[in-house]
Amino acid sequence: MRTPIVAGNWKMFKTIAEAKQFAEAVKQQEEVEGVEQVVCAPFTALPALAEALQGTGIALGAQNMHFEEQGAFTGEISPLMLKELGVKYVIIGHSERRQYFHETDESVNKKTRAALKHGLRPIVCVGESLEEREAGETAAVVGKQTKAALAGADTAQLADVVIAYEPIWAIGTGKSSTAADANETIAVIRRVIAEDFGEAAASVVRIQYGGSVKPDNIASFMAEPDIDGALVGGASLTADSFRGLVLGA
Ligand code: G2H
Repeated sequence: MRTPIVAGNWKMFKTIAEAKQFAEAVKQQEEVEGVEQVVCAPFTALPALAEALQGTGIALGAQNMHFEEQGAFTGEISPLMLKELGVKYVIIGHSERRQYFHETDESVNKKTRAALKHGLRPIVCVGESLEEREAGETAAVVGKQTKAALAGADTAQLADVVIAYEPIWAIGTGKSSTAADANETIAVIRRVIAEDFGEAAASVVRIQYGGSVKPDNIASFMAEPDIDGALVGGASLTADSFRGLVLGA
C-alpha cells in the first residue's frame, strides 16, 4: 500500500511572515491521518517554517537545489544546507525550472541522485507540452524524462522517490487533465520504472498528478488506481484550501 501524498508547491509566493501565518492557521485545524502532507516553500521561508510547522504533521520541502554539496555556484543551495534545516522533500525539475532556468534531463538526474544520496526525498516532475500531447507523444516524452531522471539510482532507494506527472498545458491554467487520462500516463510512468528497476520497486514509487488540482477535484484523481497524490500550486497557498486538498485525498 502506498501512502497518499499531498504536496504544496508555493512557487515564488509567501514572505516569512506570510509563511508563519499559514502555519499558525494550520495549527488551529484538527490533524488528518493517513495522508502524508508536505509544503514546498521558498528557501527564505524554510527556517521559520521548520519551527512553525512542528507538531502539525506537515513535512518541509524545498523547490529546487544544486547537486553539489558545496562550491563556487553563486546563488545556489546545496543538499547539505537543506538537510540542516530539516527539509525532507525537494522538488526536482519542475517544468517552470526546465522552461525558464534551462534545466535538462541531465541536471534533473544529477539532482535526483544527489537528493537520494543525502537522504532527501525527490519529487521529480515530468510532463508533456500541449504540442507533444497533440502529436501523440505523451507516453514517449514522460517515459524518457522518467528514465533519464532515475538513471543510476539504486533500486533500494526507489521507495523514497516521488514522481509528479504534470502536463505542462494544465499548470496554473485552470485546465486539468481528466483523471482517467492522468491515470493512463501515470501507469506508463510506473511501467517504465518497472522496466529499469523491476516490478517490486515500481510498485512502491508514489506518483502524483499535478496541474490545476483543487479541493473540489482532487478526489477524482485520487480515485484512480495509479495516482498516489497531488502536487499543488495555487490551491496550496491558504491553510483552508490545503486542508481541503488533504481531506479530499
Ligand atoms: C503545477 C502545479 C504545482 P498549479 O505547477 O506544481 O501548480 O496547481 O497552480 O497548476
